[in-house]
Amino acid sequence: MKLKLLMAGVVAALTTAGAADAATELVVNGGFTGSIGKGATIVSTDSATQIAGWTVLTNYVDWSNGAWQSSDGDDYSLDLIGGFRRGVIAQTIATQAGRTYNLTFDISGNPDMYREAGRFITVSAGGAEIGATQYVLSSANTRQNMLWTSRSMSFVATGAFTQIVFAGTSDNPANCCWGATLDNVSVMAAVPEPATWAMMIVGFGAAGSMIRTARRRNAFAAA
Ligand SMILES: [Ca+2]
Ligand SMILES: [Ca+2]
Repeated sequence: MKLKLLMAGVVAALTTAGAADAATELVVNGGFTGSIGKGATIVSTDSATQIAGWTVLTNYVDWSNGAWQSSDGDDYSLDLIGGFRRGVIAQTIATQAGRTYNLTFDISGNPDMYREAGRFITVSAGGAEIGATQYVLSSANTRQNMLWTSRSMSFVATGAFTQIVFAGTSDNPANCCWGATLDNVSVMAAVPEPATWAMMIVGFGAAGSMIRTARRRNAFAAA
């Protein structure tokens, strides 16, 4: 009986710890907040300090403070085709090798040229592509009504740190100039599946049963 209570306690503690850990946001400044002029868009180059937490790896991104509607309400977001070039932006986060992570973000498109409908974001984690997604604009997309939608992807970390990378493209052959917009980036460790916990509980049960059997054998031996 004591053993059962102990095991139940262990499982409860592990479940709580797993859930709390999984609820930790791993991305710094996933909303691209900063301190640029209200209503302005600036072209961000490769300065690691310009957009806190992020590094523009290749070319440029357009960084907006209220030039169009953000998805998370802070007014800030990115157009991944900055200036006239496809932009690539990255952040390195702390991870545990072998653990699964859920990555989510919101996507829309710079509405100034909605007829170029296809806007794309390719996402990589730890050097491997984990997904490519398209946003299709229509005449309903405006700066005031961006019609943001959410995307989710997942990856299994291979080391203590994982670089997540967002690369923007469009269907404009010149790769100019109105890209997919990005906001509200989040990465959290996945909560272990119920099946995993069930396996662990079965494992604990088996261990407990083995201990009880061993105790009985010892008791017989002692007698
Ligand atoms: Ca934002
Ligand atoms: Ca742009």
